[in-house]
Amino acid sequence: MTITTVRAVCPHDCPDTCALLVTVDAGVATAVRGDPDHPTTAGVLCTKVARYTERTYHADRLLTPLKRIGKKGEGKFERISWDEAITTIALRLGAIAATDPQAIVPYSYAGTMGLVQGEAMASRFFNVLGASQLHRSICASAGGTGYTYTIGKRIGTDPEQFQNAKLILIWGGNPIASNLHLWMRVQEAKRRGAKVIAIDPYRSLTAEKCQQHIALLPGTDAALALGMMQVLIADDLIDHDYVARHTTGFEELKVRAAEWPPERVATTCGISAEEVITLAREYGQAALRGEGVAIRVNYGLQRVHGGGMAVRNIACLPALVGAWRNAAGGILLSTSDSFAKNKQALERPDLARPVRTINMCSIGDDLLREASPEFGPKIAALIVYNSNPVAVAPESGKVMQGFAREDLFTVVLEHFQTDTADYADIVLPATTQLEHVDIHATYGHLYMMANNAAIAPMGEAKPNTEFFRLLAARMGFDDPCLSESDETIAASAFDKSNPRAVHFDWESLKRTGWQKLAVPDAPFADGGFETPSGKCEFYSAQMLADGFDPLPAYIPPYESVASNASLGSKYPLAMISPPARNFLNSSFVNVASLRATEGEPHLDIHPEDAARRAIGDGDTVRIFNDRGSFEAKARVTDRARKGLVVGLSIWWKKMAADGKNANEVTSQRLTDMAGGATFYDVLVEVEKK
Ligand SMILES: Nc1nc2c(c(=O)[nH]1)N[C@H]1C(S)=C(S)[C@@H](COP(=O)(O)OP(=O)(O)OC[C@H]3O[C@@H](n4cnc5c(=O)[nH]c(N)nc54)[C@H](O)[C@@H]3O)O[C@H]1N2
Ligand SMILES: Nc1nc2c(c(=O)[nH]1)N[C@H]1C(S)=C(S)[C@@H](COP(=O)(O)OP(=O)(O)OC[C@H]3O[C@@H](n4cnc5c(=O)[nH]c(N)nc54)[C@H](O)[C@@H]3O)O[C@H]1N2
Ligand code: SF4
Ligand SMILES: [Mo]
Repeated sequence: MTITTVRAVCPHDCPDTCALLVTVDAGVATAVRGDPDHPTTAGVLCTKVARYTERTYHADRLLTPLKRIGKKGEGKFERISWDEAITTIALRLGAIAATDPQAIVPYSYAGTMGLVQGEAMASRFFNVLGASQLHRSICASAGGTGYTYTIGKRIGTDPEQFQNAKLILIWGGNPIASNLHLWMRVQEAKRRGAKVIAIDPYRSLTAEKCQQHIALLPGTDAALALGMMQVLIADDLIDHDYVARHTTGFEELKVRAAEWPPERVATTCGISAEEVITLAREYGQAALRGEGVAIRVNYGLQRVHGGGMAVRNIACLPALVGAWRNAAGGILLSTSDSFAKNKQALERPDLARPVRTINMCSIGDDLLREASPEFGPKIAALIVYNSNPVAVAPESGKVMQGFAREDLFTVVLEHFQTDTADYADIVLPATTQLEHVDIHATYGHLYMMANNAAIAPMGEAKPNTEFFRLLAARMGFDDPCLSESDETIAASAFDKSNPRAVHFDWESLKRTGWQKLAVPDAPFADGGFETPSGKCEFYSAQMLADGFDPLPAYIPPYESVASNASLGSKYPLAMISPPARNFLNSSFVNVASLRATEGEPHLDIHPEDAARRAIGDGDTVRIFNDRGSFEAKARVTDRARKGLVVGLSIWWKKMAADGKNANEVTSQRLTDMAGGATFYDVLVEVEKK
């Protein structure tokens, strides 16, 4: 056999969605490179995926179906055939569905971002079955909603424009770790003389490379944005023409912003009034000079009570100063809505019945709930794919208790025996991106992406879609959409009637690997916001109708020393657990070379906070609150501001010395908007072990 190169796509939950070139030698993938011709990938991969063959050919890959023979969580399994697995699952789900199919719950997130191996066939199956719906809110729903109220759609500055900016705010993101290819553009902007400012409670890898770092308290970003508005308005650093033509509610906003003078903001955010004033002035002055003034707002800041409102406030800033006029200005949260996904064809929502929706962030509580008129039936079965909830869902003491229920039937489709797979009744081996076909939209650039299968499935692994096709057939579901091939699904993924995707054609996309959407360079240079008013909404009537303050506001964290004094006296330290550079959520933790680089679970703590607790660098510490505890090795460092501890995540529990991770202490409380997770809204105490 000859050596071939196959065009593929990185499937991971990362905004960069890189174009890959896979070298295949005699049926074996020998190397994975970044496509040098794809403009955003530019031939560069992160440390994780540069070693992709290590993950694909890992000795621990699940290669056959398994059934549990030990206790739940113990990890003892024996091999079974696919036929036995499908028969067992069909019988069990059939029996539950005969009483109430809503007792069956899918649990999935973005293990793969592929539109085919993600929700397409799975959603069709669960819709026909009548299972509960899952609200996939664990990551971005709050910020996405706040942004949408303001700007209309998750559309923003083209990342390929960032190198032309003169001022860049990296707000609640750590792109060196989690958005490498945007960072490459930011670096280029810096080389061309741009100033880059990080707004982050933690001196992340990125913050330390910026010219300025504003280390505010977690969960206070909404107040900082209000303070910026106050200064911009007081100093008249406003693009009055843009505001008049393309925004709503400027007069009301003036009154609201006046409530947030720099001193008040400084106290709320734990920074100086000078920092607020200078930030606002530099921002407004550069924009009014017509320079590219870009905000990269990421999801870090919306994992708190007021996360939706915080993103909403920040999303108002570019319109105030007219930053959208310059293609290198504006704001970028996500590019998701630039893609004309054909959800109807992919997921067939028309097949769904009116059923309840389970929020994936409260799976801990919900697994432990009895049947009731409000809740509906007790959860009797969980089908988990593309996710590792026992490691990633909040308040994992409860999650584990739920998964340990003897009367719960759990199926897990996975590449590896994760913390979650240990609780399964049946574990099924899934193919990886190198072994199946898929098509991708992204949330960090503007290219439609095709993934060709590079190698044959390993062992008896099957694509997620094939599992659902087999199960549907065994359960007697005969809707033709339940037997559609992956290729057919991919070919329907984008809506050609949308002007952005008129040129979409699966056959040619497969050959080229990537194709840019037809979008303008500067999306809102002349307005055109897809809000109810067609304008950027400083005042949002929709928010009022939905029960929110219609104007930018500050919603304090649930758990902070300032917002909850009694909790704060018991647990005085705020804890955040943002992504580690060498892991992708909990994926890659089991790749030895990457785990070796991260070392072991750490907790960064400020020298003063450490001294007060007699904690020395390298000590093992216990981090705890009323929900639980976990252990980590202390790093005494002023990277963490005073009053804050940072545990980079997400470790597999079974690979930590104490069998636990940061989610022992995180909370199931939800964000202001769209039921999002509040992973970074947590108070803890830390003690030397
Ligand atoms: N290497 C790597 N890359 C990843 C991931 C990963 O796990 N590892 N995860 C992927 C996923 S799922 C996502 S959603 C994306 C985006 O992931 P995000 O969750 O947006 O993560 P980061 O870009 O790491 O940025 C988070 C930053 O926000 C900061 N932060 C925490 N709380 C606050 C706050 O209240 N205010 C402000 N201003 N900052 C705060 C943290 O200190 C951290 O530096 O990254 C993706 N890329
Ligand atoms: N403490 C704390 N917790 C967090 C976060 C945090 O910052 N701090 N971040 C949160 C965020 S932003 C997110 S997005 C979630 C992420 O949570 P998840 O989406 O659960 O992400 P992963 O932990 O990467 O788990 C994905 C799993 O899917 C599997 N997988 C990959 N591809 C396939 C496939 O094709 N088929 C099948 N069947 N399986 C596949 C992988 O092997 C992996 O085990 O975690 C959240 N949890
Ligand atoms: S994880 Fe992100 S940066 Fe790494 S290869 Fe995948 S898309 Fe690119
Ligand atoms: Mo995420």
